[in-house]
Amino acid sequence: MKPSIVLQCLALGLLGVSTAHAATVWNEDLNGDLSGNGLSPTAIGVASGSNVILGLTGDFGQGVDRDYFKITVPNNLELTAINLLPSTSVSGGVSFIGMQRGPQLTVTPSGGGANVLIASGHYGNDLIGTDILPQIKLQNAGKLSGDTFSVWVQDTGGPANYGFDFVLTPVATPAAAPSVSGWGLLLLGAALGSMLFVEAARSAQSQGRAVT
Ligand SMILES: [Ca+2]
Repeated sequence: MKPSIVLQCLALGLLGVSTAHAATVWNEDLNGDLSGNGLSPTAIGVASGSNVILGLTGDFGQGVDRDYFKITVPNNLELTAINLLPSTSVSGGVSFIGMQRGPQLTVTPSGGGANVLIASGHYGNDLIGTDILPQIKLQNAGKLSGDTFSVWVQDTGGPANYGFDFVLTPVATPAAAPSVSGWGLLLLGAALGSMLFVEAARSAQSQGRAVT
């Protein structure tokens, strides 16, 4: 392959990569601690593709640091995966993640009112590298699209780092019906008119035969 063609291929490849969204949308080290109040979660902007959220929960000796954040998924996108990233480090056993539809997480820290959760479950280091959404998603979840979703992360043990990749993918839309132009409609009308005329003539002819 000529060098110029190789360069063109590389350029196209780079273009392809640049159009895919892969971003760290919140890093507590850089952006600050996420809200500790479920009624006022931190709003995090997300987009189609990969949305990485890095944080630290647990008890550092001053009480449990719970983290609450919310993401808004537009109608044309759907939350299809929550990948547990290698930056996760659960110190003892498991950490907890829950999700509620809407701009608030109203469940009490002890679990009061948990029936409103649409996802709920625990994860440990053994799940790093996997999509945990299928196992935490509850039956009442519905389609994770066109709404705001509030997320609650906590570990009641020692400090626990977590890294999640919230993956948003385009919603499949039904194929649009083929459009018919004005000329197309005229031709269709003319064809239908011809068919009706021929049918009427045939009918009249057969009736004439029947009479005679
Ligand atoms: Ca935190």
